[in-house]
Amino acid sequence: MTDKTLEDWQTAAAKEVKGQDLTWPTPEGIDVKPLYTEADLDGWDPGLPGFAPFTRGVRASMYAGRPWTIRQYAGFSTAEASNAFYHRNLKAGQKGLSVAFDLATHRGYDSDHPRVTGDVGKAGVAIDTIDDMKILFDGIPLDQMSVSMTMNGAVIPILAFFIVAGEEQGVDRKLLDGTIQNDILKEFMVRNTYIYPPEPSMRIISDIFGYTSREMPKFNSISISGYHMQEAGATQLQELAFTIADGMEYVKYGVASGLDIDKFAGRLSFFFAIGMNFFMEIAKLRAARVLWHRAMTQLGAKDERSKMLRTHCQTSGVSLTEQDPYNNVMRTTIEAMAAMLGGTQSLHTNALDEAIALPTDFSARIARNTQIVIQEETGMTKVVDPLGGSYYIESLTKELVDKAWEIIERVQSEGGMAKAVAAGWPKAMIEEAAAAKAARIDRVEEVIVGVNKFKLAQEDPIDILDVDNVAVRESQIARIKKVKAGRDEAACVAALDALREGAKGDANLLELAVECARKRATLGEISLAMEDVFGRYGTKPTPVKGIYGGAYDGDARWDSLIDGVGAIGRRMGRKPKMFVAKMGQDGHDRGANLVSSAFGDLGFDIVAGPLFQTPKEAAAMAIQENVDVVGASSLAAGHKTLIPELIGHLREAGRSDIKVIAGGVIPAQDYQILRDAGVQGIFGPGTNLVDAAGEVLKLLGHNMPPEAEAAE
Ligand code: MLC
Ligand code: 5AD
Repeated sequence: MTDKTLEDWQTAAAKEVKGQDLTWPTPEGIDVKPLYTEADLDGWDPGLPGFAPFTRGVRASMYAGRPWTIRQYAGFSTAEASNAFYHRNLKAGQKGLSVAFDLATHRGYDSDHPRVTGDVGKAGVAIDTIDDMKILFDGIPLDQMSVSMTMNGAVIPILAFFIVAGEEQGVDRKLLDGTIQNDILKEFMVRNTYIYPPEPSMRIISDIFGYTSREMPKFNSISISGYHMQEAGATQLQELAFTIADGMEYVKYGVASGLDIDKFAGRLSFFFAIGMNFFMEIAKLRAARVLWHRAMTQLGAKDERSKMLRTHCQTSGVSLTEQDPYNNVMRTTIEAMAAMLGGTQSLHTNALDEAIALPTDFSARIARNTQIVIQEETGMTKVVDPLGGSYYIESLTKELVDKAWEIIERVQSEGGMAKAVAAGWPKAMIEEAAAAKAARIDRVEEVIVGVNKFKLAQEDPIDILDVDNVAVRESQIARIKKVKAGRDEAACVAALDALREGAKGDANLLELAVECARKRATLGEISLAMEDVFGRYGTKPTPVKGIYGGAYDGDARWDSLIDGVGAIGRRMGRKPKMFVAKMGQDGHDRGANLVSSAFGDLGFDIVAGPLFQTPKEAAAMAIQENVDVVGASSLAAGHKTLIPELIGHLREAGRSDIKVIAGGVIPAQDYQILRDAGVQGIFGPGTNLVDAAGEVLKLLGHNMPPEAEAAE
């Protein structure tokens, strides 16, 4: 026992660091101190694992009894190619499946739809019909393997295909084990793969709760996701609070639709991102369980299982870099450890090539083995919640609970999350956090090794997966034709009509869609039957102002860029005008929003284009708005198809003077193809926005002073 006091420690530490303030103000607004002691527990008692409020874990034995599920998210190209990939992964130690669908599927389009030529098979697997779904799970017994499906927009046809695929495998619905993401609120906030307006979208969710709670007792009816919020730039606190608030909203809708809370709440599940702030992430998962228990008690749940937050986690994609990509293996290992120390039920670890492409067999092996090594070699699974009782962890947990509850109460006082999402303030809050983070990184206040510190003089390209979307599209179209030719057309039309009618009333949409799937209706047809009634939803981006630029107050290089924009403006007699375009079904708009914000702060006239344009629509908008530059942002691998098409349309219209630059997830291997097509600037992941603005000014004919020395 020491006889030293906290004051003695303070004196000793202050002497060592010559009085420097060692407090770390985190983006969550938490002042992390250099030392935590018993005094910080402040009456906080984390209790015991397996008991309410589950701070220390949802199971008494946790991983000592059964380790978390190694569940790698995957899907690309055709159902055949993805099925073969799943079999290889399961043989090598993966434990559960998690399907990534392509963006055409997400947005309810069949592969033969003219709006999706650049998207088919690219960011995930293309699924058009029940036949595709059956091939996807060929040789995978759906009563034995738990399957997660990340689907939100086209959730009705996908779940219907899954149920009928099980049926045709001879599996009773009651035994289907898995999870459907089915979380539309975060789509409206950050992920953008919605199809219908908010109200009918919320009804779809209640219909799924109703059907699955009755028919599929082992199936998790939703995966309430904060992951994409953190990916979009949210702080961990925002991610935590909005995710719990989303969950509360779904429960309220479920109850309002006539369901008994304890009949469906036990099958609600969660999904969080795990980024690089190690201890904050561990505390976040513990805080999430406490908050959900509190929220569900407030909402009237009686069964303890209804109040138990079970979650999947994925290591953070946005924390990984294109530069010096082997560093990503270390980052992912650290994040995986945070997820397990936080008590996750299931985990995806990202592959080292995450920032540039989908995983190869090689990168997927390392990602998977990161989890297997932790489970098999380290002894870390043997003790339940080994960090329980750490002064720092317990204090952070409590602080996150308190701070998140304040935000949750604000949401509740304003009528719940659906209203907050419609009002737009959670999205704006996240975008402001994203702009502030980008500025911190660009100003090297936050270090990313290999990107803004310890940069390599020369990057060596790594082998990446490239999907030939033309070939995938052709084979999908052939199968759609075959399925349509082989079906009883009248029966199929009748099933689709019944669905359309049901959408007008209050019938259960999933039940009707299951009948459509049995009758071989396609995903596009099922989606369209509902779209006929609900309409298709769209939004316009509203980039935040002043956050990025504000961080550069008084910065000489920033000021010289502003002068440059002014000089071009004087020459042209108007501000230089840039159109930030999002083409294809790629809804990842963090990059586009950041570029709009930063360039807007520099004095550019910004046209922030709507999501989901075709190249033709984007070209028409560029011409109509008479812009000087189009910045095409691509994060879902459509760049090789969509950007050359855009340039083609500009040329055809005699406007090849409009310059086209490309940004986003674009592998170095594709740079030449884009340059040959006429792209005049390419900005990959991790691009410093100030550097990018300098390049664009040069492109517009402005002579910039030599680049200031980058901080090393
Ligand atoms: C677990 N079990 C135990 C135990 N631990 N039994 C005894 N002792 C223990 N220690 C039991 C559980 O009760 C359960 O049974 C069974 O074992 C399985 O355990 P689980 O903990 O429920 O795990 P799992 O089946 O893997 O389910 C985890 C989940 C689920 C509840 C979080 O929803 C899930 O798998 N989610 C994955 C979501 C996902 O992959 N999303 C990808 C998003 S990617 P029982 O009978 O109680 O059920 C994305 C990216 C993009 O979104 O595209 O944007
Ligand atoms: N296969 C594997 N991982 C994927 N991701 C997205 N699509 C796929 C896919 N088809 C991962 C990336 C991304 C996150 C949203 O999901 O890690 O950051």
